[in-house]
Amino acid sequence: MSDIDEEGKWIWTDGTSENIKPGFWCSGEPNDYKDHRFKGEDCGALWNEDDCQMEWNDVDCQVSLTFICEKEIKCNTVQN
Ligand SMILES: [Ca+2]
Ligand SMILES: [Ca+2]
Repeated sequence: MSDIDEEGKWIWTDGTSENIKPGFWCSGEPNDYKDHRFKGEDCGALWNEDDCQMEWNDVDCQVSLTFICEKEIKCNTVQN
């Protein structure tokens, strides 16, 4: 998920915002952190560091992390 198109408006890669809820973010996140190296944080990640226990954090989109893909499952109906 990302807010790269509109700061603060988080959407999944499919363009929806379903189930993006404030309670999933780690305390103080998303903070769009900026410094001399980073111009903000626009990509969402599961974070497990410091006070975050597998909660969401916004990070720089250039950070390399493992990821999860969603795939639609199609079932065929067998007719007798
Ligand atoms: Ca941002
Ligand atoms: Ca952050």
